[in-house]
Amino acid sequence: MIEKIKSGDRRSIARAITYVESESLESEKLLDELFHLTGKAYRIGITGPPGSGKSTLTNALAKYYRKSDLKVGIIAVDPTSPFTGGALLGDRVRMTDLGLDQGVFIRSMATRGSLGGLSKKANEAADVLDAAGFDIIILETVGVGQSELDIAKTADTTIVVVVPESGDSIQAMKAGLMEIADFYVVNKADRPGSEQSVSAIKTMLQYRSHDESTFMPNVVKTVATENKGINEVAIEIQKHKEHQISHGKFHNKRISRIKEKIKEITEFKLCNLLWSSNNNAFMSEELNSPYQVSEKILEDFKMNLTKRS
Ligand SMILES: Nc1nc2c(ncn2[C@@H]2O[C@H](COP(=O)(O)OP(=O)(O)OP(=O)(O)O)[C@@H](O)[C@H]2O)c(=O)[nH]1
Ligand SMILES: [Mg+2]
Repeated sequence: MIEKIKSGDRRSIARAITYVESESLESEKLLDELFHLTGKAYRIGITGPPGSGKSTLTNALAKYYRKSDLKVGIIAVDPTSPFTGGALLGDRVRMTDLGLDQGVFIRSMATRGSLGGLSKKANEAADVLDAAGFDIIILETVGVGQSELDIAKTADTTIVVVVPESGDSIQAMKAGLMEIADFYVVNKADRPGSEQSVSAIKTMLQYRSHDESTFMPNVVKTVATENKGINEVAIEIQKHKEHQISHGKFHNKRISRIKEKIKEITEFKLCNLLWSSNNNAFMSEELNSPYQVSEKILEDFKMNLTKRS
């Protein structure tokens, strides 16, 4: 399977991502073996309020990169979460025209019922695509929850997409979206008010703390449905990438992504180990002060560990 993934076999890639989604034992072994093949792809996070045009932009950007023959992997975290409901689904862009292109791989991951660990899974799916030789990986998430923010944040470049409707940029700021942006896209610039949105964001940016090594986020206007402004988006991505590299931040971000990963895996395993011993029985027997019970559980756990070693 590793060999097949390396050679870009689509069925194996799809299967690997399914393993990742189900957190099966195979997935860990697989990801472990794929790890040394990762790190080549450039990861772009695209986030923003529901319906702002993230998928349309992703689509347009993918087509842009395809012109230079770069292979593009897309992971769309599906907005079937309780936050957005189904109201917008009818209006969603299905990236079907790209689906026929062998140089593009699209996978959507559902958020329903699996918000915890979603960022882990989305990043692991990106690892699979990375190992399979995709040059660009776009992670699209609706900017409504922490997990979605985490996904966008771990990308090499994070783009926040807003539309020129009143209050949208302010809402995005409230949702914590503004802090994670490496730059902004005001999409649907064919609608009135796009200039005001651009200046509102620029004004806000002045208050962001920065020093001489900070990449100052730009604001790019697009009409994703008409492919307008896509070049500018790509140029901005490149500018951000070069800035990160020349300031040593590119490498650092990747190192911290791996460290975060180590922490995540260890904590996950530790939790499993902890609750797989007979601590559940402990809890039902002694419903004293939760603080004392917790102390006892930890003591018990440490004792078990020393006994084992
Ligand atoms: N007028 C106009 N409409 C656009 C533009 N970009 C996207 N749309 C439309 O806006 C709607 C939502 O676009 P999507 O790309 O699905 O938005 P999204 O942010 O991916 O939506 P979710 O994933 O559901 O949050 C669709 O009907 C698009 O055709 C644009 O530049 N101008
Ligand atoms: Mg979408």
